[in-house]
Amino acid sequence: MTRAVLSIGSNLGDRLGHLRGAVAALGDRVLLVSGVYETPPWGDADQPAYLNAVVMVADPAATPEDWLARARAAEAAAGRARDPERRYGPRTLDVDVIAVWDDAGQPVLRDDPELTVPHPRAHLRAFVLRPWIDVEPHGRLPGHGWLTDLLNAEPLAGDALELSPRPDLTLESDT
Ligand code: A4P
Ligand code: MG
Repeated sequence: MTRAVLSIGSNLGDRLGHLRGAVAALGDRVLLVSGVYETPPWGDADQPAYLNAVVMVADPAATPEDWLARARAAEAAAGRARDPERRYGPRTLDVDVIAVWDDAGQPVLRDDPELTVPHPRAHLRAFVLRPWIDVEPHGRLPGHGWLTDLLNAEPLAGDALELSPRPDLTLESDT
């Protein structure tokens, strides 16, 4: 399994620092990093705004489970604490595996509660699809179609207007 799109988000503490830490931990597996977007909270409105971005990663040896394990490790390094009462609540760092492609470039489809790919809510989230377009303008979300079509249709088109690009923030930790 060679390629994956990961979504990273933070709305607690040093938000930019948490995102930078996640990118740094992925090391030379990182192919491309999107811009940073300030986004209103989705799913649970009573929490601070998020910073969101998307990372395109590749590793000739990685299985889909390896990407999930790396996501979990990055969350743990950011001191992520889970509140079982608040599934969509605030967090120092959330790293979700959005989609994975195999050696032949075919999307991996998996419907397992431990790891569902493509991510079952990605098509509902402008804060995932808009940064993804930064790194893959002609990308497709497997099972749902072109990223641009998804973002141009309601309700995501309205949501996309509420994302604020933050060109003043970059995720390269050495800048
Ligand atoms: N899991 C299954 N499939 C996947 C996958 N593709 N990627 C399992 C990651 N994890 C996956 O995840 C819960 C379980 O999902 C894990 O056991 C994992 O094996 P979690 O990270 O423990 O819990 P969570 O993050 O609270 O749940 P989830 O479903 O990832 O939350 P969401 O849906 O990501 O919501 N608003 C804005 N603007 N920006 C955000 O980034 N994020 C959330 C979190 C809510 N609102 C947001 C944002
Ligand atoms: Mg998550």
